[in-house]
Amino acid sequence: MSQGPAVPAFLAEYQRRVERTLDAILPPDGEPPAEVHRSMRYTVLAPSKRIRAAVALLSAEMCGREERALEVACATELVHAASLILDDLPAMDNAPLRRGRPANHLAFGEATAILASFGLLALAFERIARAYEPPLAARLTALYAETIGTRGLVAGQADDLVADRAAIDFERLERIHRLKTGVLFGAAATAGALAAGAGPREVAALAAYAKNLGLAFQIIDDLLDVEGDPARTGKVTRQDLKKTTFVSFSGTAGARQLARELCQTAEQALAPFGPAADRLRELAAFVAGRRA
Ligand code: GRG
Repeated sequence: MSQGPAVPAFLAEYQRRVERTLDAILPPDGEPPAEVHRSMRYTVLAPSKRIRAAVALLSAEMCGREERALEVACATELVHAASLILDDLPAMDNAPLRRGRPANHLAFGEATAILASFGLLALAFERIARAYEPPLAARLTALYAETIGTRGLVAGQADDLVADRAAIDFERLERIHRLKTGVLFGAAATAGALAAGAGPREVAALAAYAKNLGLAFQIIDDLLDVEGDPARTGKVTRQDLKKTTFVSFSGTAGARQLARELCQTAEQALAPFGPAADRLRELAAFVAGRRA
């Protein structure tokens, strides 16, 4: 099987910077409640592509002020990690493996995993509120609250849980995954751009790029569940065989084609930026071809 495109050099550099910062902002292992802090660090600092952080940083870089997005990039990764812990719980997807390690609840127990997830969300909001000046801080706080809540991640997950047991159509499947994955990508781009002082048109273009990229990313995730290598994805594959997925609708070739088309749609939103958006284009190409 093809290895897929190499990780772009800028992404590897962003991964290192984001991981250093996450390590610094997470409470230390030994600080009480030590078990909860260990559990938070366990999932956040496990190997990750840090794609959402990269979307935030690249969106700010478009406006020449990438360093302004470091805090929202990290907050996005904290929210993402919190959602992964919840998603893997027995009451949700009941997944045993995440990021190449036993799921958080298997390593720390369900009660600690739930507390760690809430701890991560609280830390994300605290960092955003402290890092940015008013009124930007309030705007970013509202953006993340909306992204996580019943018009975002929670809505997508709630519908996904019901959809597990029901026959669903393509529109509903797309809506679920726009909510479960697309909105957090969109928030990362919006927040990165706002932090860097972008105007409404730039923000809208970057958000459109990221939402489509996020849906493409999810479709490839479905594909990797069927044909991925657990040693590379860090997850147990074929978990979704009983679920309705993009692959069950379109087949593997069709799902990859759909992801490519969404990446093209994402790239179209970048047209006004010209060559300045080349790294965002490179990221889209990486997502469309990824194998892990
Ligand atoms: C209250 C935060 C919160 C969430 C409640 C549980 C839930 C609602 C939503 C779950 C959302 C979810 C886990 C979507 C899956 C998204 C996805 C494709 C995850 C894999 O992302 P990668 O491949 O992972 O970027 P890495 O490990 O590379 O970061």
